[in-house]
Parts: sequence; C-alpha cells; structure tokens
Amino acid sequence: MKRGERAAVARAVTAVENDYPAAAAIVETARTEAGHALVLGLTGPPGAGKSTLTDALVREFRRRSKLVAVLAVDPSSSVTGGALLGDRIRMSGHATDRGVFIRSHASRGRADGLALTTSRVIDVMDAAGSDIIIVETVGTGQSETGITRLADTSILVWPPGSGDDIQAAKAGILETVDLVVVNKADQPGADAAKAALEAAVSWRGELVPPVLMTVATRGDGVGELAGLLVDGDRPARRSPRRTLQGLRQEITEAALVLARERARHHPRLAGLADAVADGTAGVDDAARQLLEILTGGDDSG
Ligand SMILES: Nc1nc2c(ncn2[C@@H]2O[C@H](COP(=O)(O)OP(=O)(O)OP(=O)(O)O)[C@@H](O)[C@H]2O)c(=O)[nH]1
Ligand SMILES: [Mg+2]
Repeated sequence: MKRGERAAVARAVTAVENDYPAAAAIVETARTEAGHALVLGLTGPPGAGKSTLTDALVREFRRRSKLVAVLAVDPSSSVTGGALLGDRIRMSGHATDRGVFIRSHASRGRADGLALTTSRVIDVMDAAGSDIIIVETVGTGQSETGITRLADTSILVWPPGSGDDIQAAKAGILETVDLVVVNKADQPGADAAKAALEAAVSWRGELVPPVLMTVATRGDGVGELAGLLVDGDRPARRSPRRTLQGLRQEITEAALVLARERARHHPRLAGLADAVADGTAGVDDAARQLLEILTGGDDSG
C-alpha cells in the first residue's frame, strides 16, 4: 500500500470499507503515512456536473504529472448506485492510466453524507502516494458540509437555472466552501447564477470564495481552475486536513504519556501483574482491563 501498488491499495480500501480484521492495522499505518496529498472536495446538487468536472480536472492534473486518486461517495447505501458512479468516471479513458486511482463507495447513511470510512479511505489513498485526492459528494444543505472538514479545499459545483436553491445553500455549504464553480456555463442563465452566487457569499468578507465558470464537457475554464487549486495561493486559513493530521499525532502522543503515567501509579497495577504471573490472566487481557479502568475514569481501584 505504501509503495502505491494498485492491487494492494484496492485491497486496503476494501478492507477498510468493510471493517475486515486487517482494517485497524491498515488505518493505523495509513494515518502515520498520510499527510502529503492535497484533498479536494467537490460537492453540489445532483447533475451539476461534478463527475464530468472531476474527469476534466484529472486530465489537467495528469498533464502536470500529478498522481491522482478519485473517491466518488454515493449518498445512498445501494451497491449498484456506488458502482454506477464509479463507472461513469471510469468510462472516460483514465482506466488504463496507472497514475489515476478511482474508487466509489457508499456513505452508509451518515447524515453529513460522509462516512467515517471516507476519511479512512482518504488516508489510505494519501499513504499510497497520491498527490491529489478528489472526493465527490452530492448535496448543498446544512447537513452536507462535512466535506469542508475533510478536504483541504472544498469546491461547490453549481448549474445555471437553479437560483431559488441558492437560498438553501446559503445556510449550509456557502458558509464554508473555499471555491464556487458555475458549471454548464454553455447553458442559459450562467451569468445570472454567477452573480447570484457572488451575492450570496459577499458577506464572508476576507474569506469570500472566488466564483469561476466552467464547461466541464469541453474542458473550458478547467485549466484555470486546476491552476488555482495546485499552483495558486492556498486559502488563507490553515488546511483542515493538515490540522487534523497534526492533532491526531499530538493526541496519540499525549495519550501515550498520560496512559503510561496513570498506569504506573494505578492501585490495580500490582494485582493485575500478580494475576498475569499466576497465569489467571493474559497480558493482553490485563492490559485491556487496566485501560478500560483508566479511560472509564474509574480511579477507585
Ligand atoms: N451542457 C453541459 N452539460 C454538462 C456539463 N457538465 C456536465 N454536463 C452533463 O450533465 C450531466 C450530469 O453530469 P455529471 O457529471 O454526471 O453530474 P454529477 O453532478 O456528477 O451528477 P450526480 O453525481 O448524479 O449528482 C451529464 O449528462 C453531463 O454530460 C457542461 O459543462 N455543459
Ligand atoms: Mg457524479
């Protein structure tokens, strides 16, 4: 997986998605190795052109010799739905490109449309050496903003002619998104949609996201978008992904110190050590018991 061998990465993702026994070790390794990739989150209403834009972006990133992974998150839990999402991207000719890794998976009913497994799969793709990971999710409402927490840069893809829905998005994704793309700019109402979206985010002051126009089917505007994403200045705020990575590491280290400290002075330690010596308890078992006491906050001994 760490060497980016496709079959191994695919197996690792499957293991993590299905919570196979190997998953815990894979997740642990992936977490330790992850942190290099730029994670892009694409979200927006159904049919806005997210998959088409993803496909066009992949082409742009490949021209820049980036290793790309795509994760299409299916909001339904249906297996066929997930497979279809993947097929839609796979059909477009990246299938034989060794520099592109494509997966789709179901979000298994999580309210924010992003399962815990999504973040784990991102870690696996990151650990496998991806330079850029594109995550596609459907949705614009308040409950759909999970992507902005998972991604370094989140992008809202919007089609012309759905002006009324902008009000709904205003209370959700438009509060946090880093970039807005009016796709299908070849269709009527694109300029009006751009203006409406610009108005809807204008209150964000210094953090107003740029609003771009693309025609994903033709690749128009996609080079500019790709350039902004990888070459341009990073958003002013710290990358949430990197922050999360740093936090995890800090917590792991702090927890280790804390556990060692507490265990050393715990009144139950001697008793458990005796039980292990007697053979009435296994080391694993005794350790788990003590950990349960420590994490349960039960210091009574
Ligand atoms: N005219 C035009 N059609 C487009 C453009 N981009 C995408 N489409 C078409 O719009 C339809 C939906 O595109 P998708 O990329 O599947 O949209 P999506 O947002 O991924 O859809 P879901 O994943 O189902 O939510 C397809 O028929 C595309 O060919 C565009 O820029 N212009
Ligand atoms: Mg799609």
